[in-house]
Amino acid sequence: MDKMKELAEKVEKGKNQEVPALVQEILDSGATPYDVLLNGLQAGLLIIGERFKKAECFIPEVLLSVRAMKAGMEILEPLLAEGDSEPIAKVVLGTVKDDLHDIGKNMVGMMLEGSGFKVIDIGINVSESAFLDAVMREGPDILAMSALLSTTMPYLKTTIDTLKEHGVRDKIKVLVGGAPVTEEYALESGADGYAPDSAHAVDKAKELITEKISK
Ligand code: B1M
Repeated sequence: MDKMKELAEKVEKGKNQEVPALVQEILDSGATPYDVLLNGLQAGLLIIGERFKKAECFIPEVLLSVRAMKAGMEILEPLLAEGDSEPIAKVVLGTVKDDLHDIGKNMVGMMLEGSGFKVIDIGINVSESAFLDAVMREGPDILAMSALLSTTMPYLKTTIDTLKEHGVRDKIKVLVGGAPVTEEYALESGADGYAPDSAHAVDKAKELITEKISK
């Protein structure tokens, strides 16, 4: 079987102990870390996601897949973050309040780090006031927020409003994303930018930094 397909299948089946060795084998055969992330690990998670949607499996199985994906991401993370030059800019990153999904956020974080950004990941279920505290404490160039549920998307706006109320909104750029979020929704919420996936998040972040510098 094609090794990348085999990896996706191992993630889908939650074989966390077998995933790291296979990731390494695929890397050794010449694949890039990004290719493995997208076409192996993420592909497996998307399969289980589809099955979950059709009620063909349940949350415990999804969690096993998540664990397997994370086992593979541990091998990729240092490779994606390679390079020791000065960071392009500082990013505070988190998933909004009441939202526990962290895989997409982690991918965005890894891709940004791999592209030269310094990323401060403040985790999941981050309230408006915790985002505000992090912005005031860290002084980032960009606040990057992820929302994966239609019920948590409104917290993108309430967080941006909190930043406005405390006079820090204009000091930073705000980048948002997550499966249910659209560009239109992002801009209506008051964000400066939206990206549909981790690769576009890097492009958008670079664009926002250029805008910020030339202001
Ligand atoms: Co949840 N879940 N989940 N879940 N889960 C979804 C999101 C869902 C679509 C499944 C479904 O019903 N089809 C659905 C949401 C429906 C909706 O609101 N529109 C859903 C639901 C309903 C729920 C619960 C409510 C289920 C329940 O309890 N009944 C519950 C809520 C818990 C909570 O958060 N309060 C829940 C729980 C869970 C688990 C804990 C079991 C687990 C999360 C584990 C974890 O993250 N550590 C889980 C998972 C794994 C999923 C699915 C299967 C996969 C999500 C994922 O990681 N995708 C998902 C179904 C699916 O997506 N097919 C589903 C892979 C990841 C790489 O993609 O996160 O989209 P994604 O990130 C992408 C882009 O969105 C983008 O780039 C990433 C990489 O390309 N992106 C950004 C993300 N953040 C960005 C930020 C940016 C830019 C781009 O800029 C800053």
